[in-house]
Amino acid sequence: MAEPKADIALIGLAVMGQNLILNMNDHGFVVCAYNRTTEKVDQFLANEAKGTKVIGAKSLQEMVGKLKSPRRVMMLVKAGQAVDDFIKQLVPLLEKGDIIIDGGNSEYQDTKRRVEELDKQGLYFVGSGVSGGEEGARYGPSLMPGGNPKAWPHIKDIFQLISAKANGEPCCDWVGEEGAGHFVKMVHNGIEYGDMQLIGEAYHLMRDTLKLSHEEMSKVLDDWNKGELDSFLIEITRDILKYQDKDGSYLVEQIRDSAGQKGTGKWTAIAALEYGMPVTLIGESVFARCLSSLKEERVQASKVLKGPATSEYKGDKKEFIEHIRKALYASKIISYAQGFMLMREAASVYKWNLNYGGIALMWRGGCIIRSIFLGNIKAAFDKNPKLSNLLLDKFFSDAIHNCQDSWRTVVAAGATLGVPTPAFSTALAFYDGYRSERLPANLIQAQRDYFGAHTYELLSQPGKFVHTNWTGHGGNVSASTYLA
Ligand code: 2AM
Repeated sequence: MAEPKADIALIGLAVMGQNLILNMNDHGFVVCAYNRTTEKVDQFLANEAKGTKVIGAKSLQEMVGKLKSPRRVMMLVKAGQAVDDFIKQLVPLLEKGDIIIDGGNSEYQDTKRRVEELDKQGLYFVGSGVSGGEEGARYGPSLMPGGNPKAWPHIKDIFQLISAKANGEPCCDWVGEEGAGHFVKMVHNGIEYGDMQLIGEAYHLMRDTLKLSHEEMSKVLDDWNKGELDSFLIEITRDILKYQDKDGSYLVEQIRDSAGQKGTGKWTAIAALEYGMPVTLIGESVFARCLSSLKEERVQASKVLKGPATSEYKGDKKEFIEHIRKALYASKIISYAQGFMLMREAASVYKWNLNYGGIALMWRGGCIIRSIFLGNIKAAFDKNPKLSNLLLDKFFSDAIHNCQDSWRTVVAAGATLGVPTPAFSTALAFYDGYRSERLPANLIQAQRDYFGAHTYELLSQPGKFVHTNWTGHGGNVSASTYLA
């Protein structure tokens, strides 16, 4: 048999897989391509991979035989059963110390299970977030690998070479153990939902309260893209807003206002509920998409349910545009702070050693949420790696203080004019809650104790739970003594 010559194998020849292979090839690696439907291997070699060093295999056995040791096998296949099926077929073909990488959109709990199961057999499993779409995969994605740390020294070079770069640094580093890579990717996607919703609300306000034209809105976003909000999503929105159809009409207004979703935003919200973290902005963004998709119900309701007499903002337009920009910026800070709170909590539950500055750098380039802003987050964690909350970093608290009057003006105007701003509003409510020394939860505790004898703590005696017989005719027994 010929000497094995491939540095890595890649299973799954959909666009993402093909582009990652070509990216690896550009960086000098020999890749062996495989796909369940093996005709795709031939097609790929004869077309997209023509003239490259990419080789192909028609069976997993042949593929493994072509790999240098320790063997590195990366999968980019549909999340779920397909990943487990391939693992099952690969295990008997591999040897101790070989590595399997899943670059699909797998759930982090599945990745955790796979890391544990394969470790028992001496195989190192990695679950890596891959972000940046087709273009990213081809020319530099954001990569978020996590799983068995023993794999990292063997894949570090390939991963960091093919990843996007931000100021010369790779947007890829080891995230952490178990499902940490896929967890961080999931939070990334949740944050993406939030960023998109925030931009959507800014557009809604500019269109419906300021009555700006599409050219004007596009120009506003172009201006925003030169400052603190400089980001991929602002940039593409600028171009979307001014995109005209062949007949000269603006395409965006012809698109049905019912947002789709594939689930990663929802997973983030579910994780937030599971770990008890108030990741309200992502949650609200998921619900905003749900509400948007009730299009027919909304059309019916719009004929019945009345709002204020006018939705037109009567004040200074230029000033209000600046208020909106600041509301967006402050809300975005809250969203990222919440996302990092969720990662911190999951890290504490699973005992992952997450590198928060590294995560900000991984998202700094290559992915959908890439922005200047992530450079500021990286800087905050560089300054203080133990930073407990992003909002407590001086750069961000100063930024919020500078934006908050505008932010309050926008939320109030939205409420008065009847234009919904769910993400701006929930971010502000979170901010005011988070900075409150006292919240009305004392009353909730009293109510719980009143009707259910659930007990409460006194401010003067934290940790000691007591019950009061509020009515004089209830018992003195607290719920904890008779409720399991
Ligand atoms: P296919 O070309 O044979 O359909 C994205 O869909 C990638 O995942 C494709 O490479 C596809 O292979 C692969 N894929 C999807 N479901 C699969 C399954 N159940 N088993 C193996 N590969 C699968």
